[in-house]
Amino acid sequence: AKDPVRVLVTGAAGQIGYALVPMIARGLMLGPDQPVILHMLDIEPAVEALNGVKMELIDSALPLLKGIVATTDVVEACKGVNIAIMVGGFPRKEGMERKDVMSKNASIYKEQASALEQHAAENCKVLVVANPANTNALILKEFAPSIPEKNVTCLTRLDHNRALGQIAERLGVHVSNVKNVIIWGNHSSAQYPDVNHATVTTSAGEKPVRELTADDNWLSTEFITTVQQRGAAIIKARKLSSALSAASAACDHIHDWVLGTPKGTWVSMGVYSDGSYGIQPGLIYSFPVTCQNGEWSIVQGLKIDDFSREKMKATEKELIEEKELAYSCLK
Ligand code: NAX
Repeated sequence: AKDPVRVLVTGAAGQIGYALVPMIARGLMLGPDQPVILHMLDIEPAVEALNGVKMELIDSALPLLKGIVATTDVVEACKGVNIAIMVGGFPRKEGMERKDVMSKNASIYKEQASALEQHAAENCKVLVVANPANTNALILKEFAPSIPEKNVTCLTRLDHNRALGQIAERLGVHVSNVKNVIIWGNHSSAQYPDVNHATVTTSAGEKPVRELTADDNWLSTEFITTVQQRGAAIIKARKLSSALSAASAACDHIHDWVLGTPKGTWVSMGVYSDGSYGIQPGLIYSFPVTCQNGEWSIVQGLKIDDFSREKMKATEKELIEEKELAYSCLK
């Protein structure tokens, strides 16, 4: 039998945490033969709720779940973890300035970076979900210099999956036949969902999405805004933000990173920019990536038209501003 993998979920008593921990403990993230030990971190006000989640995990009698650490102590939470999924953060409340939210989260991610750096297992893979996800990930990377930059990522897979879903609905095909959309840039409404390289598997082989949609206008307008605004639409409908789809996307992100992407398929991940596609190095920017042997690499050589270039630059600009704001908060 395999040794258990230690998976940290921060903010585990929250909405996404509640949807995510059972997915991990049932093998949806790391595979049906991979035992796990769950580390769950939350803060003092949520300690009872956290304990409730632990009780429910025990009550689920899960064969793959070999242990549970539920704590408010960052050091205990980070000890020996192989995978860290950072969902905990300070939410934007009514009347709060962007700067205030940024400031709170920058200091949380600075502190948790140090704990991970000192106590996580070697080669720990980190996924930041909490918003502002790209910039929180960047702060984490900066304040955990001994964690390789390749190991710090943020979640844009939800946006990616939303884009696949919208195309499948529009074309009346199953979502599993749609692939290779791209989310460029920031996980915010300034992201750029790009379909120029996306394809659909049909009985006649793989066809570009652009060839199958007579309505090109939809692809350059409503499709983009629907994906960008989907989070807000869910809040409006549910009176709560996306949780099950976010948890599902976090599972997909780690699953593909660790176990690999299928041949000919890429996914979107927020990763440390190396300057590919002219994007400023040193930002956590969402790119198309393939994964093999536990490592991602940015898909190279895609043709970028002027429309795309402009949108990729706009989301880059927002990330540069967020980075400056976060740094000014930490001074
Ligand atoms: P909740 O408010 O339900 O849960 C957040 C949890 O984090 C709470 O239990 C809170 O006590 C805990 N927490 C706060 N500070 C903490 C700290 N310093 N250490 C550990 N835990 C801490 O929010 P939820 O709906 O679960 O969303 C979590 C985060 O995901 C938010 O920042 C949200 O904006 C972000 N999202 C990111 C998405 C993405 O695609 N990247 C999509 C979904 C979601 O909006």
